[in-house]
Amino acid sequence: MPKEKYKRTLVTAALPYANGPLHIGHLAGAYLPADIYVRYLRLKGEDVVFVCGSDEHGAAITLRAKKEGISPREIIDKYHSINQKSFEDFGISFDIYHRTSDPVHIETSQAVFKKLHENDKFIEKTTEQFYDTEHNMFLADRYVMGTCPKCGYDSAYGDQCENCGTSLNPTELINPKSVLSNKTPELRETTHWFLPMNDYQEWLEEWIIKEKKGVWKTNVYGQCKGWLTQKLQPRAMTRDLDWGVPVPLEGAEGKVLYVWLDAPIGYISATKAWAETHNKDWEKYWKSEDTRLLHFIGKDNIVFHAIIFPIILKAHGDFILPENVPANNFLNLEGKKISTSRDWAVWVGEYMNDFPEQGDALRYVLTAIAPETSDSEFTWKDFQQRNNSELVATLGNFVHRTLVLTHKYFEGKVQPKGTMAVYDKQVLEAVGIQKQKIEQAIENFHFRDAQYELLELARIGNKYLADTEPWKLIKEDKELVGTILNVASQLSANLAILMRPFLPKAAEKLAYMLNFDYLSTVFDWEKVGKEDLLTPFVPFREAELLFEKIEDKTVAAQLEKLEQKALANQKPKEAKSEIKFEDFQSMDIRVATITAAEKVKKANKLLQLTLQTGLDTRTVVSGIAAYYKPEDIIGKQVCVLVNLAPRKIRGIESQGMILMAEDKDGKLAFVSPSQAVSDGSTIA
Ligand code: B3M
Ligand code: ZN
Repeated sequence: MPKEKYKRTLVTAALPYANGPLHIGHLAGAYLPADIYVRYLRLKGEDVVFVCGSDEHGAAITLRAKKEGISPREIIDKYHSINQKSFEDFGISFDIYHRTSDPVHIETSQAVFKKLHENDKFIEKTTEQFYDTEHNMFLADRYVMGTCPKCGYDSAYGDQCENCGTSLNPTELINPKSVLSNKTPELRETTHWFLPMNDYQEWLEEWIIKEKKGVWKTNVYGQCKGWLTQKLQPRAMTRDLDWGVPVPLEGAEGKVLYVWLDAPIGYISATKAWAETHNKDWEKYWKSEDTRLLHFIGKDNIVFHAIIFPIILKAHGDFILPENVPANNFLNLEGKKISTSRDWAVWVGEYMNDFPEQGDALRYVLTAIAPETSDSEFTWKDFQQRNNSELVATLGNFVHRTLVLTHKYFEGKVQPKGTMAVYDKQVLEAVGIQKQKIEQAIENFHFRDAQYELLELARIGNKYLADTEPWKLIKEDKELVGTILNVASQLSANLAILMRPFLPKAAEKLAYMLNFDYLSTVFDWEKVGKEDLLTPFVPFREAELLFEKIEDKTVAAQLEKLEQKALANQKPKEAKSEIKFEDFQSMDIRVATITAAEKVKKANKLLQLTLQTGLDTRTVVSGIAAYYKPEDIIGKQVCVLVNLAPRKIRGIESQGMILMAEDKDGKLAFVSPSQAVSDGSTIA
């Protein structure tokens, strides 16, 4: 359906699990692009509702509760309010932040299940599922971990591999382990309700392959196509768990809805709850073909939103389907994957504590580096650089100069336009051109490009002031300076509107300083580039800086904090199984001195070492080049396993192995005697 046919838009952003705090990866993946999109539609006066909330069911919650030693209820209450506050402080403008433990949701999701059941949309099947005999429970989804059969990632969950995005059944994992007992689970029979996804294969092919090619982003379309090529399989929609939405059928005690069935229905529940308090009709947003439904998500949620949930909606029959599913890839941090368990993250709450006035700076940078087409990376250095050179020195600087010069020469009052030169007109025309570029980019979910075009307008403004040099002209032609500053001020006012989806706080501050915030229509997108936004002789308010510079020491402190916390959170490697004393005794470990060291050619990790072992002189090849320079280790005493069978490494025979301490990140350090001993001393 062409866009013009839509009368309203419902935007959803993935419901974060209420099992931990939010980090910048969440923001960049789903919430910030959705927020920009929604703010843009609101500015255009469109009917738009933006719903989100906490996902409070599933093993993600119960496992976290176990880890923190509190009940699942306490976990969801804790993180629901923490996350709600983080979103609010950061300025994600949901119309409602609901939660899936709410009675409205229990009722709504049970009603959907019931209708599907009554209309024979499920198949009841008895199958074998993993069971942990130590903990006496079936192991659903995240209760099992193992190696992903698709990409080989060794920490894939039973329901999904976070590395490649594949959605899995626990029984597909290679080397499955119960996360409770760390033992290999056994298979036991249990009965569940399955969604025969295979029955929808053809329908999905029609809908996605035919209608969505070239419409959905290539990463989304590509994943769906991969799924369809592999052929869809029936998938269980219920689980044996004591936490979740109870299956609303007799004889189904102890069974709950699969979290990926209940969670997306959470979007419907949230819309209902919002409509209730706003005197609106929720059904229009879910049942009317002139509603555009958009799901903003991260790449690991694609299959659930583009395949499974649409099947549910279709099978149910009353609901519309998503028009688009804009999904982003992942954001890395300082060269590594963001990790909650290892505390390798920039937490939204902490950021807002450390930078209470600089929420917009983070919005800006996360949009500038948004992982729209591939994974991208946040570094504090880049954050500082973009903030200082783009926000402060380009956008902030332009409007500041305009305000300050108007204060200096005209008591802060906008002057009327005099005769307009070609250049002046060109600059004002650029507003309309940039507006169009921004619109086009936003409507195609290219938020990076959209924001770039916004900055481009500030660059044009800066160049205009630098070229016209009003500070020199003032002595000769005050009226002309009045015109130049009028143009620059109009440009600033237009920027305030164009900025608003991206940088809402700065936009308001700018409108306030320009003193056009009293107009109720001030933030009207359609006015951009069309008419004068500022009335001559209305005085500006005092000029303040729009953005603050970020100092080197601030960045250094953030980096230090990150490293410290990551260190404190290092988990030791899993314990190895027991061995006999004889096993240990069979290893001949000796102290040796390194007498020569050189790099192994064409192998950047390897050093070739010559060792004096007390028994003989021998050669050992060791993978330590990243941590030690050859010249620094000559004369150093190390411990060597001398009775290890020799092996050839890069054509060199390595006669033993040097003992190294290795941390979680793979960093290596020699294990050396605490004081000099003679070479050949034995270790026992
Ligand atoms: N809670 C998964 C996640 O946080 C999930 C999204 C639900 S959206 C309906 O990745
Ligand atoms: Zn994988």
